[in-house]
Amino acid sequence: MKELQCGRFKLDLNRPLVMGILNVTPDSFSDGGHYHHIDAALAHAEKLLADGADIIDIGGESTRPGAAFVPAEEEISRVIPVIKALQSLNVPLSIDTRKSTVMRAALDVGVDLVNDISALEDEGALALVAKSHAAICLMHMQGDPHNMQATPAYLDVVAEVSAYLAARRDAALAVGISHHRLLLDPGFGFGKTLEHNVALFKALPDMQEQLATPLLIGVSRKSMLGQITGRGVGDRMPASIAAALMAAQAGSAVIRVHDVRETVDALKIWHALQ
Ligand code: 7PM
Repeated sequence: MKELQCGRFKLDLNRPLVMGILNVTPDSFSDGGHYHHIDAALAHAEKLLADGADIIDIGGESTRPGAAFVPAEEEISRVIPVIKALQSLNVPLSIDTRKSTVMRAALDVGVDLVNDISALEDEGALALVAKSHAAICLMHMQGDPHNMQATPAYLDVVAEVSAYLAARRDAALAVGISHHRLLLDPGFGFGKTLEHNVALFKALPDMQEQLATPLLIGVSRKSMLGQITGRGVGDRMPASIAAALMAAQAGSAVIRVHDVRETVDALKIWHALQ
């Protein structure tokens, strides 16, 4: 029985889990009011849960290519009240951050999973997660969000991303993080051209087998889907669902999505008919 140890929870990995995205960046709510943003986040989280999300991923830093840097204190003041407000929902809570100070604050209020687009490279991050019981997602990124899409370049994108993920996994194991707490993520769109993203996606079954660690896949609404379909970001749900099903078929453990209700239905059909 494959399981992910995830803070307060043990999650069954024998079917793909759906991680619902909860943004608490200022552009995701209108008037910027403090109470309004907590209420709006709570309402959105309740909807994600009712729609069938297995995990809720809370992010307070926009990692859009070219996005401005968010100071740690600002990120903490956005996400910590939301994590506290969501504790009683009894669903695994994930913090999407690269900063060890934000991780510490989130772990102190009982977050169950640390989702780090920089794979615990921040100073002190590995040790911090090691002494918690949280699960950890280690993602590959080439460059930094502000410059990563300028000139992505690889000799062999699949080999390089796999080697990086294996090295970060080994660094996590070396500080005492159990393999049962680990997820790896190729990082679609993070310093990759369409060609790189397609090569990585096609290699998912091989990467899964070679790394022998559960994979988390995030392609929901991403520009690679826009490049293939010609659709704008608000019109990529069908493309996102198609990619989610293919990620499931490739053996992915967790699929990170905006449109939870639709993805959960699609995955139920995939599971029943596969
Ligand atoms: C603007 C553009 C805002 C892009 C947010 C994004 C991933 C992630 C993100 C992923 C993991 C998005 C990204 N993407 N964490 N956080 N894997 N583990 O499109 O692919 O959601 S943020």
